[in-house]
Amino acid sequence: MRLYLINPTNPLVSSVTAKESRWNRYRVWKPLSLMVLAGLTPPEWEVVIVDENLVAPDYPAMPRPDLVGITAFTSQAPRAYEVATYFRRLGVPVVMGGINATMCVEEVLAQVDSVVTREAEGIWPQVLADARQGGLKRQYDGGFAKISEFVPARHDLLPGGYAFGAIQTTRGCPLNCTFCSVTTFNGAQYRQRPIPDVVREFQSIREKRILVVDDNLIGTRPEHIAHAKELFRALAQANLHKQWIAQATINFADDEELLALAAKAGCRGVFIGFESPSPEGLRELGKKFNLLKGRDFRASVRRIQRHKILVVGSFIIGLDIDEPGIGQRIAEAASQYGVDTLNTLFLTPLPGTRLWDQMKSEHRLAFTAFPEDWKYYTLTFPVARFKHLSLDGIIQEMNACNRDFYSLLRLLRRVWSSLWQRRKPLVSLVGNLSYRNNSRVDCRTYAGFQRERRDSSGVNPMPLQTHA
Ligand code: B12
Ligand code: SF4
Repeated sequence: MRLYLINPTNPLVSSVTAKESRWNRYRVWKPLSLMVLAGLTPPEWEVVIVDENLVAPDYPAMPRPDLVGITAFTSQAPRAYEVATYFRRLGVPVVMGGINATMCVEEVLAQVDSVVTREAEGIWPQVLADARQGGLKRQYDGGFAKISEFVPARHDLLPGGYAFGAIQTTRGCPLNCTFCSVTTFNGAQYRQRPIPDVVREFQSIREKRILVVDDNLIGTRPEHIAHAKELFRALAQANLHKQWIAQATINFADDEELLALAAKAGCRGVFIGFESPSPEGLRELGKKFNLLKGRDFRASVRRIQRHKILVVGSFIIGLDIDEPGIGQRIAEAASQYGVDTLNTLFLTPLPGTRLWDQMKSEHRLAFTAFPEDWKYYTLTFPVARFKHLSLDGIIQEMNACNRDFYSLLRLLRRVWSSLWQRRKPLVSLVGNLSYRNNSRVDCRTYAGFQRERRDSSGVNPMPLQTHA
């Protein structure tokens, strides 16, 4: 029995257009969901993982599979449906799972033979057994996996060519920020995998650099942090010579022992969602953790950096409180906090989030020709109606933000301060140049996007603006 597990591409995502920037090698990430599914698949199935982000596959030249499994973020949905249609025409049954299948069940059911919602651990062997007998059901629900059901991912199945390996050590988040899908998708309960399993899986990854995909590596409670410290101790003791990057809340900075252990275990970078430069913005997004009284972001960032861990700061543009000038304000805040690189995204209502419900009920979804328009839901296109910013206005803000933060002067200052603090000036330089280059690519992409919208909607793109 031959099973293809496919990660569809989104041609609008810059990582696919590798020609645009040679640094994009560092932006093509392994599809861990499919590697985990492969780990859950019994040995009688021959599994092939196809990552369309790495190489464009020639499906007609490939042997006919008995079953196709497709994963997709919502932004990948249009391509996922194309791939599904291709294989269904050949008479091959197609199953789709992952975040988009979970959040848009009805839409996905119209495109494939079978949909698996939520996590696959508890249900995938059953789906495969049904497929073998030609009795696939239309819908399965995996629920939230128990810790005992977690399996190591098949790291052996993907070819080389990725700069980073990938691993997951925890799932779930109780914080339920308005724009984020994680609490609905993976549950509010924070689940941490057993430490020996994680260490063994780290050992099985061939890449020297690894992305830890957890949404918040350290959790929210003292017992989560104690577990994270144990994990870091075990990783350091195993002496793996791996370097890894992860996502965490700013609370990561609050515990010197945690930081020292993380660095010893190989942590070299952390992605932190600051989201908004103002407390009103944080309240609007429900990002309560960043609101702790007396939090000094600059000091927090500096504490992390002292352990030679780079900080990528993420912000969101387009909140209801954001007015013209917000782009510059974000660039200034990020510079003031001292982050090494800045990643600014458009506020995007993704299905299944609180923000989606709110914007939908207020008729503020601006791109609704679904499924085609899902391709714009990458957080790098303005797809909603913003309170104080028009479509042109918000794009100008984004460009101003990137121009300011990645100006040559600021960039050199950051690299110099990294050198002065004996951190990683070369990594800082490469990271900054990569972001600078991509923001230029984005500028051109926005210009094309604006032109396209103007052409398709008549004369001007202003209808997106909701207030005078
Ligand atoms: C790592 C990650 C990335 C990596 C992607 C690596 C990759 N190629 O997969 C990178 C950094 C590239 C990335 C990019 C983006 N991401 Co992202 N990402 C994540 C993150 C943090 C973890 C995903 C992961 O690897 N999980 C581990 C695996 C094991 O779990 P899983 O994917 O859920 O798979 C399980 C089940 O879903 C199920 N399953 C999955 N697929 C399938 C398929 C079948 C057939 C079956 C049966 C089951 C099944 O089985 C698995 C085991 O239980 C999630 C957050 C999250 N908690 O999901 C966000 C998340 C998926 N990303 C999100 C977003 C918005 C994006 C971007 C659009 C925007 C951005 N800039 O972040 C881009 C997408 C670009 C594009 N290609 O269009 C949103 C998606 C929301 C949505 N409705 O689509 C999420 C949920 C984060 C959030 N805060 O809301 N992301
Ligand atoms: S943004 Fe981060 S903290 Fe907020 S709900 Fe999502 S994963 Fe949790």
